[in-house]
Amino acid sequence: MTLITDVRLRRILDSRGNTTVEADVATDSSFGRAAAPSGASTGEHEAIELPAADAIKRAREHAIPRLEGEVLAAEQRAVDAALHDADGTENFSEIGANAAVAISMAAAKAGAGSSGVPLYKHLGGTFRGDRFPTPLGNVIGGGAHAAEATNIQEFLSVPSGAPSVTEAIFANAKVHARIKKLLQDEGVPTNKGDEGAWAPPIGDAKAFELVDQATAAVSDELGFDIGFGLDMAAAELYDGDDYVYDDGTRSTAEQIDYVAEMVREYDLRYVEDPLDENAFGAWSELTDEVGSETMICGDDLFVTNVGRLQEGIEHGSANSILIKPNQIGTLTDAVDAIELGARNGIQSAVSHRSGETEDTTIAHLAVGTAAPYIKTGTVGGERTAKLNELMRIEGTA
Ligand code: 2PG
Ligand code: MG
Repeated sequence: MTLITDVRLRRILDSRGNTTVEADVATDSSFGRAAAPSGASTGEHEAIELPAADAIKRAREHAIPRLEGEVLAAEQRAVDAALHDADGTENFSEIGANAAVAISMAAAKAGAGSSGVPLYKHLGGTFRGDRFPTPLGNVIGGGAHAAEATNIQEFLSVPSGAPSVTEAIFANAKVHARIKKLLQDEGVPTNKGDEGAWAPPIGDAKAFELVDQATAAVSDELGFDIGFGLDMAAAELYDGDDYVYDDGTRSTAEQIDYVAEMVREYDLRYVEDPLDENAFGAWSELTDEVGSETMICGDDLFVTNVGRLQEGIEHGSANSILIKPNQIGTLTDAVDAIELGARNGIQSAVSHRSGETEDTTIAHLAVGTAAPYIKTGTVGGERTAKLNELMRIEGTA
């Protein structure tokens, strides 16, 4: 077990060309490097992302002195407690959740190195790491991730029947390719959104049809079940009274009916953020209605926060939680949310952000915590970095 000897922070680019924070953490015998991702459809209750230069300045001043020579890299809870102490707020508004999460993840890598184990084992413990997540692959999208495209933010391929994570990842790429072909056949432009999903100028109804057709065709070709799901990012559609779509508005009751109807019509496997981020009661109504048929997943609703998850558990608001370490600021907080969920029958989907880097920590987090799902795109270097890492882990586990 070795002490953290050196923490360095720098600005790097993310996949949208924005500036983000990268951290290097060293011990005498190991090294870890990680970078913070960044959202576009951020939840209003997320931990605070500061401009990268400010976050770096403040973390250098407040956090690094509490880490260098003070904390063992392998003791993730101690590292993350030092970050919370350095910040002193509920939401990392002092040092920035972007600085915090980059340091937390880099320290985990240095900790794994100093313990001589792969990161997924370091995060999950010795007996974890034999269960692999199903990858949710974004194949068509719009919302806050692309202009002039679908209102629903993400249509996600769900290769539920794949015999391995490797086959599942290849299946999602095939669905993505098949959709390109279907769009081209109809003369629709094949623009891409922030996560590499197709962002064609079509309505949601058309997207449902195309994704249904593409997943069915690839499922037939590969011989295993592939369905699909959605991230509706409904807080982005909600104007305080209604859910606003290009072709009209829906009241909360109508939105619930619409989602339930789509779940049944398309046998949806997964629906993320179907309702506004503060509507715990409406979420409970929807989960009562279709929660036994599909996953109702809280992203902006829970923001990886155990307090909000606890509220959702009490209300029966969802049966799944999206886990984004940068929404809450540390790996410890993210793992606590996964574990609270697991104890209460809430399935975790570990997730990327729309603005990403080549960092692969979430692949290890998903495997290490035996999360049933991971959402990390389908194509594009910052997405395939995680997908390829999952395949490497599967090959060696
Ligand atoms: C989401 C994410 C990732 P963003 O809403 O789930 O797909 O998007 O990072 O923009 O919040
Ligand atoms: Mg989401």
